[in-house]
Amino acid sequence: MLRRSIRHYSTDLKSTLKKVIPAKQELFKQVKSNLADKKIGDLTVGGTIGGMRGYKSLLWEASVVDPNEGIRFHGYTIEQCQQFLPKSKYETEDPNSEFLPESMFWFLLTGEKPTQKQIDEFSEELASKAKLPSYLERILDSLPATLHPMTQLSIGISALNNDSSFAKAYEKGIPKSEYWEYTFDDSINLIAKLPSLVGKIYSNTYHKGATLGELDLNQDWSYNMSSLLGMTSESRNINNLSKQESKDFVNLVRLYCALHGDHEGGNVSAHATHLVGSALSDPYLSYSAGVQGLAGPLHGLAAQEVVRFILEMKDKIFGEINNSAKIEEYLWSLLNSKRVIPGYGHGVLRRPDPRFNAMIQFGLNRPEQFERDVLFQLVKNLSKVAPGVLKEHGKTKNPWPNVDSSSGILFYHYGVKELLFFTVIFGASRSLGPLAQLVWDRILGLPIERPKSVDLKTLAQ
Ligand code: HAX
Repeated sequence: MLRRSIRHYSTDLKSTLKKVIPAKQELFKQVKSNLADKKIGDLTVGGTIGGMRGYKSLLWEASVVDPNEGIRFHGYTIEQCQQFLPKSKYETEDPNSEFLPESMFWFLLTGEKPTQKQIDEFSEELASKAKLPSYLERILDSLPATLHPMTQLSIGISALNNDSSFAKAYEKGIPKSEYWEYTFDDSINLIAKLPSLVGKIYSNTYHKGATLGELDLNQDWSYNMSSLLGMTSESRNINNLSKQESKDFVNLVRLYCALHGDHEGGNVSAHATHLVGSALSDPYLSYSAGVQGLAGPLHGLAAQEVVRFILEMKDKIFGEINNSAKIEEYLWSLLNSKRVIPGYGHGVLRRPDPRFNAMIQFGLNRPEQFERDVLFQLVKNLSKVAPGVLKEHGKTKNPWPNVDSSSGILFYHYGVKELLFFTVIFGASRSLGPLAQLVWDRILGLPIERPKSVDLKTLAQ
């Protein structure tokens, strides 16, 4: 239930975006007409059959992953973003409060640092658009509670295309120059509804559809997601968290979602969104494709696999979490049975993922909660042992922990113990980057993606 009636918003996200469009359009035109024949990288047979590793073949504006340094958002590191991106209006002075995912979205989309006022209003706009339409609630209620929560998420997102302003405008006939405006509106509407969608799926799957919390139009996106999961003091507080713990949970959601929002364009969820969007599918259909990719165990599902693996390891080493030899022995038993070590390795990174470090730091900043958390300590100890084992194993190009190695265990700490659910929160977060890029795809009028395929005979010639 909404606590206040809905107001019409016109925050200046769109006008901030409009200001930066002409320069970018001009640059795009210049690159297209002057540099089309410039060679970038060497296309090789190995790359073509090996998942196109390293091919610089995608345009992606907001973030770049450096193999050694990790992610930078418009050139800024995670630590820098933590310094300048706005927090909740209620916690601006709290050093343990994290910046908001909506601040990250603003920054990803425009490349401009938003002010506190802009973000306060943007949070309000998102909350005002958060309620799910009744047809979607009925669709979700009709799904079996046994359906994987990621399947429910992708069904929910694609069903929202019923309300797509882009699809409706396209059907009526609009000039190409206007595509981005409708794409923008749909993207904001989709992001706004994700907390409710996530809450509804959690409630239907694990709490028989009970209302776990309510939307608060004065709160930010992550606070509302936490409330709808029943995790804030003002909601049903299903895990009986103290006031401090429930505040920390909200900040975990903020940090997690902001940091998982974008990881350049080539990862499966981002690329799938971009690919489907290139056919002018609306943002709901495009991002539901991204979510389906995120549901793969080599990508976002790793979050659930890691927690399962940590729990299993704790049992197998008889709780001796500080015994490196026991951890090592367990890791070898996995590798020898041809299993991967979940949460380790990466397609691009060749150093520990800075997002892993930021999530671990979240726990280290709260020693009163995490010093005695055996699973958190095991994740930390594992990160000292596993790289050596993977180096000796000699297969993976990157023996270091990736982002999924630490995040699930933090949610588990606050009582979100439904392993299949972890990737759904990732799914809410990952909307930020791919949808920001989809808007830019339409601004720049990028064509349908259509790489050329070759057969093996041609490759072998
Ligand atoms: N444990 C054991 N073996 C591993 C490994 C790991 N963690 N990571 C890679 N390898 C193996 C690969 O299976 C591959 O073996 P084969 O040659 O026998 O096929 C070999 O090392 C080379 O792989 P790579 O080039 O280093 O890695 P890829 O780019 O092919 O794959 C993956 C990257 C992330 C998929 C991979 O490291 C992996 O499977 N990791 C475990 C699952 C995981 O943590 N996924 C989450 C990744 C982060 C993410 O996208 N989150 O959304």
